[in-house]
Amino acid sequence: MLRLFVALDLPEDHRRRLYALRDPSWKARWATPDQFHLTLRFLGPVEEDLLPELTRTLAEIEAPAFELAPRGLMVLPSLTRPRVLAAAVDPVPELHALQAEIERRVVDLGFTPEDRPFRPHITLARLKQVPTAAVRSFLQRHRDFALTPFPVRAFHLYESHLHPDGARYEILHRFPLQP
Ligand code: 3AM
Repeated sequence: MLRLFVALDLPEDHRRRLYALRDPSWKARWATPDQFHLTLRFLGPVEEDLLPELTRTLAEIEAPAFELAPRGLMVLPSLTRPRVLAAAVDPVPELHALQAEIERRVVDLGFTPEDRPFRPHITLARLKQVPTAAVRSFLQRHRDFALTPFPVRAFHLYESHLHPDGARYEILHRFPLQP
């Protein structure tokens, strides 16, 4: 079984800037620069036999390239239950259209439909025991957080390798978007 997800990759400079937000004093697992991505669809454990059909299906998607601008920080699932600290992105219709198309295609292949609304985010940290007050003050301190837009020219199929000290994400396939 392969643990798979579909996501967008980020440029090096944006990774560095996101990593610079890190507060090492928190009881949290901060993502390292190589772990940053924006998940479009978590697929979960997939039989290796299914991989050719899955990649063929994703390769059929015709969607335009677009620009994405990280802006604002958010906490998931909620500020009263802070589990994940993440960067948000400016809403762009192309991002949501791409996510919807991927969702449609994978459901056609037999994956269970995602029942949660798509909340695009780049995970910065998984919080263990960080008091809400500390999270609030972090969000306040970084309330103007924004990065320059970057071009999204492809989406990717990732394999997630789980390790006790954090996941390693490996890009298995690159699917170009239309220029
Ligand atoms: O992009 P982020 O970090 O939000 O949380 C996992 C990570 O999301 C998510 O898939 C991404 C790559 O691991 N993930 C893990 N298990 C999941 C599940 N059961 C899940 N998303 C939805 N359902």
